[in-house]
Amino acid sequence: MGAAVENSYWLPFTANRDFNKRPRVISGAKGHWYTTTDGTRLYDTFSGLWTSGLGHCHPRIVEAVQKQVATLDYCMGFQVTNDKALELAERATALAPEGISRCFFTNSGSESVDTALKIALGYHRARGEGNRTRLIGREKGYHGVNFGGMSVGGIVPNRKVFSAAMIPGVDHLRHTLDIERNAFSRGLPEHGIELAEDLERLCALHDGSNIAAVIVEPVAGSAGVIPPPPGYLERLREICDKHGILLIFDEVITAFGRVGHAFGAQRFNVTPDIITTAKGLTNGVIPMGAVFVRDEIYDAYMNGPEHMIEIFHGYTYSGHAVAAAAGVATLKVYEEEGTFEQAAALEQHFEDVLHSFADHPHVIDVRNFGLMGSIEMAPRPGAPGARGAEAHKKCFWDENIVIRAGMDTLQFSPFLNSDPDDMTKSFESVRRVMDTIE
Ligand code: PXG
Repeated sequence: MGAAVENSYWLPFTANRDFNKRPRVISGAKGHWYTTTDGTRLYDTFSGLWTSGLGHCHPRIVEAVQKQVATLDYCMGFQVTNDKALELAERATALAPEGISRCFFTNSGSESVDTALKIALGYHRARGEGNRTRLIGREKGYHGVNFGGMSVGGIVPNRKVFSAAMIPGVDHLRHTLDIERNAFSRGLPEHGIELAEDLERLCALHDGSNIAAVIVEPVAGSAGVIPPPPGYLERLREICDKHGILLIFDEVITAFGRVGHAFGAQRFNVTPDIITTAKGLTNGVIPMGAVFVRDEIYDAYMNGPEHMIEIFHGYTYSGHAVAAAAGVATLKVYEEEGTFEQAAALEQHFEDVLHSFADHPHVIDVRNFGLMGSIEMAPRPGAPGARGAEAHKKCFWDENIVIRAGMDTLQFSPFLNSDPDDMTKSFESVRRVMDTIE
């Protein structure tokens, strides 16, 4: 029997000992607000964790989940499937860029990324180019925490301890964050398109014919919101085409309205070969992810004997009926409420309130794109991350708002259907907190 401890739950990505001194525990939510166990209401500035753009406990999604769980909870997803998974695949691919009409279901962003990398390797092999095994990620990229995604990812603390266990044959493009030249850019930063040429450099080094895929977030999220320089994604697309490399957009954050369109690919008018998603697919209500692939990729797998499995990959919960029902309801609400248009209409106000922090003494950069935003503070000398951690706690306890802090960068992911006044008020709270931070 385990010994009694103050908290048996080992929290992910959390300073557990610090957390346990004064646990921040949420027990309810409705719309744009959380409720804590002691009954305090908190405004959520982060839409869950980039997940819940429609707000929490949306009645249409709640109803769909309740109905589904009482109708068909689960059926095996191999060799049979359920009606909701089929419906969701149809609805989701209908939103995707031209030429993408298949999707593979997973349970999270991390699984979507590892699935995408495997699909890319198998695609080349199926076409007789099994030599294409090298994968290219980017510094500061976040592609989840499984071995593939961690290896192509570029968040140093997430990699450090597992350094010896990285999958082989991975290289990284340099990141595009350049505060010196681009600080306080509104939207896309002016400088840095030349960084796309890193891909040519890696093609020259390894020979492009050995590279399977390049994976990037169209706008880097976890690293603190890093929008691409104009023309950068287009240039990656060109170089990939030139060398026969698959381009993967990791849209776990940017898909489903976060940048005012169904997919970031559409906002940037650059069509990748594979798109990974999760989060907004179900509004965060039930864990689920989806990997969208160009038709040629799916078709390349459909050779071989027809009775044989084409890809030896899948999860017990791929296409889970209740998750799929949540997804179907979510996509319906996006359409019926005009959510992506609502998000686009909020961008300017969001940008204005965010950039009003440019004059704050600790602030060294403000970045935004779509409804993704960050305020970067200079680290306190000798204590990197301390200002961010303090801001997070003070926002929670003193101002009743939930924000996200990645080291000293405060991140914001407002609801796609935010009330602009609430948005303004939440940033007034952030300012009051920042004024108290040394
Ligand atoms: N890719 C991207 C681009 C993500 O943002 C994942 C993959 C992994 O998804 P799962 O569902 O396996 O967590 C993510 C997840 C942050 C933060 O602070 C963002 C994520 C996770 C944790 C923290 O911005 N995104």
